[in-house]
Amino acid sequence: MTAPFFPNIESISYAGPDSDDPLSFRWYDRDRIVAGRRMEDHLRFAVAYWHSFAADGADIFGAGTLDRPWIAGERSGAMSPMAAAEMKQDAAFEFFAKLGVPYFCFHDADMAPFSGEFRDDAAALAAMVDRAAGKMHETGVKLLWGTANLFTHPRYAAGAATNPDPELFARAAAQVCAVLEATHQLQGENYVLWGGREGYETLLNTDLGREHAQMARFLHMVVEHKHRIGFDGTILLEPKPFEPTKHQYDHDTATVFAFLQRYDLVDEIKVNVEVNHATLAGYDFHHELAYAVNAGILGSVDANAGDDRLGWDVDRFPVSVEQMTLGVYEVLRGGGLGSGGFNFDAKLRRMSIARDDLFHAHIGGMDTVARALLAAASLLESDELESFRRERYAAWDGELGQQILDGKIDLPSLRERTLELPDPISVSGRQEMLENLVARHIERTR
Ligand code: XUL
Ligand code: CO
Repeated sequence: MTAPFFPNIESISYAGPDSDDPLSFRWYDRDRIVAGRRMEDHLRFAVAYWHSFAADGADIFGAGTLDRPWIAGERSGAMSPMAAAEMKQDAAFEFFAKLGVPYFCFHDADMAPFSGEFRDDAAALAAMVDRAAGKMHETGVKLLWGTANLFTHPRYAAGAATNPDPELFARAAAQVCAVLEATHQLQGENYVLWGGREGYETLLNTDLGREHAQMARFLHMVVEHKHRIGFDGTILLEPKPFEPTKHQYDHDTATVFAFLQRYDLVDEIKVNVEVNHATLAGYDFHHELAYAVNAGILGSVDANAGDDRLGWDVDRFPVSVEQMTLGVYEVLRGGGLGSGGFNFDAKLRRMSIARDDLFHAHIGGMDTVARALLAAASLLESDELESFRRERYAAWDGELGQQILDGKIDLPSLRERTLELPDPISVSGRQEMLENLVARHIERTR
């Protein structure tokens, strides 16, 4: 057992909205019952191993800034890769437990030394996963999802499942097989596939039809193996429109839904909706959730935030209660996240170099989502938005609406009817009134 990485912090507890203690929760009160369930069971928060423990703030312009001794130690040769992975794991589980989150998420490359040589990496992962199982048992922290990193190594530059070379497909399949089994061993509740390099830089060298068919076959293999090993978690795809490639095939929820239907995967795979991916695609976060709920494929959420002035994936911690309220509202209307949760796929800014900044970041994110849950539950319970919506469409339950929807009326008969009747009158959409209504529910959260 290494020395504590966060020696000055015991544990984060709920102190209420009037607290001025920055190292306490003001809204996240895990046992509080909201809309018939404990807050913790609604939100199922997870910490992302990669941003918080496997990255040191390095960006394309400069070196790491964050105090992550296992990264520095491995780089300088002062620590073996395995000793570094163990120190990182100790710090990670210390953090999960002190923060009081029920879940974490990981890539193979986060948890274990990652040389790029499959035999070594698979053995290292197996050892670190056994060790993680012990840590999970000690702390009670569970696994929301696991995933394979199919984007960092140069071999995947032209894609993993969508690579023009089947040898690369096979290499990626081996890796996913190992991480799916590791996720199963750790009783993970989902398995995520984010197509980091599944897309193209230029169509000039790309056979789009082949690449789609390859990806579909890859996903079928994952689903087949899931059933073979008895993994009963959900398989999730994570839409993103671009970055790192110019075009990513899993562009957004609607695109993924079309793909799943075309390749007969719609009953097996759902989506992991990420806030900053939705906004990159030109959508509101709640649009992606509403779309997924309507298609029956909402799986989980990567909670973070973009930046209004930056057009790339900045993965900030969420701070907008309004944005989250609209999102959580769609989740609640859709009946909740099932086996999904809110995973903080978010990173500290490069200047946030104090160790406890990781606590401040997650506390802010958790409070933002928790307050959003209270506002969304209050909105739903008041039925004000729902009754407005019901009324707005009520005529569709009348005679004309039913005839149209049941296919009992055609274009010429509607022309005849229209010739006989006065033109219809429009009614107000009342957008601003409804925006004020949402604001009122947020203001009154307590
Ligand atoms: C990248 C991203 C990933 C996935 C997991 O934008 O969101 O971290 O969540 O590979
Ligand atoms: Co993500």
